[in-house]
Amino acid sequence: MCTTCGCGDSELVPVELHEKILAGNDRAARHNREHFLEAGVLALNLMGSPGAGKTAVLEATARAAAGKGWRLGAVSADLATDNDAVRLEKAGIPSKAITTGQACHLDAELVHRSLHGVAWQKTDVFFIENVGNLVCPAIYDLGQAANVVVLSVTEGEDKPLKYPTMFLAADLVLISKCDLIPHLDFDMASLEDALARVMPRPQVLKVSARTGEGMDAWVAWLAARRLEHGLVGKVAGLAAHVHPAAQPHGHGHGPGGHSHG
Ligand SMILES: Nc1nc2c(ncn2[C@@H]2O[C@H](COP(=O)(O)OP(=O)(O)OP(=O)(O)O)[C@@H](O)[C@H]2O)c(=O)[nH]1
Ligand SMILES: [Zn+2]
Ligand SMILES: [Zn+2]
Ligand SMILES: [Zn+2]
Ligand SMILES: [Zn+2]
Repeated sequence: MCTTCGCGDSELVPVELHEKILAGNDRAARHNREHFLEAGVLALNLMGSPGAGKTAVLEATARAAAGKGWRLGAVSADLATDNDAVRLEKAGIPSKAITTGQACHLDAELVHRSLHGVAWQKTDVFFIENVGNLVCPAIYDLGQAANVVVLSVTEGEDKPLKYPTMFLAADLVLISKCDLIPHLDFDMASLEDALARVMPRPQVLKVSARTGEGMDAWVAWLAARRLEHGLVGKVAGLAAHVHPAAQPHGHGHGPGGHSHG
């Protein structure tokens, strides 16, 4: 059970306290967003159920985007292990684990702290793999440019209707493990209908990390987001992040600001 957000249980965490936590998180998220934009980094918050295939999608992304010349990087959240970060490193994506302990979601401050241990400024696309959880990660802004939800074909077509908060926040849904469809009683039209009902602007891609299906379209989507956010042609790593002294800055670095590296 999550001790900070209580996963929406207002008896566990009173509503006023939760609102205060979210306001503090929004401040930290704005700060992260400045870091990413100044450094020319496209940051993505990758969410989904435990085992949906988030890490597998990233491993496949390293293969599919090889021709792009992008430098990829990631932080990967897990309650107890660094398994995903190890897998991503093996796949050629420099990565760091964020071990969240009891917390079932990432928050912006956790992400900020983790940036000190990874060369995120020298990346073009930076993935934040959230804790496997289809509920509360959606309500914590991390400073990302976009939210991507991985939903596998084995989870059931009704999941967007049962967990609307997650899909309301999604800029893109990757329907994963599509190679398994021939072996399942799975109704793609029904899932697409559920997504269309919940997502404000439904954007959906069908992928398989196993076969590579749909990965080119996913890489093209990433390229379009880099263009949209004005990141194409920006040389990542040049903009050292310095906090103006007048600006209140709450994460305890020395006077005059700090830079990450
Ligand atoms: N058939 C098939 N299996 C897949 C695919 N992607 C992932 N899997 C399997 O699904 C399981 C979970 O994949 P992960 O990539 O670890 O999922 P995850 O969402 O990162 O899991 P957590 O980080 O633990 O929440 C593994 O056994 C993978 O081999 C796919 O495209 N096709
Ligand atoms: Zn900072
Ligand atoms: Zn994972
Ligand atoms: Zn939580
Ligand atoms: Zn800092």
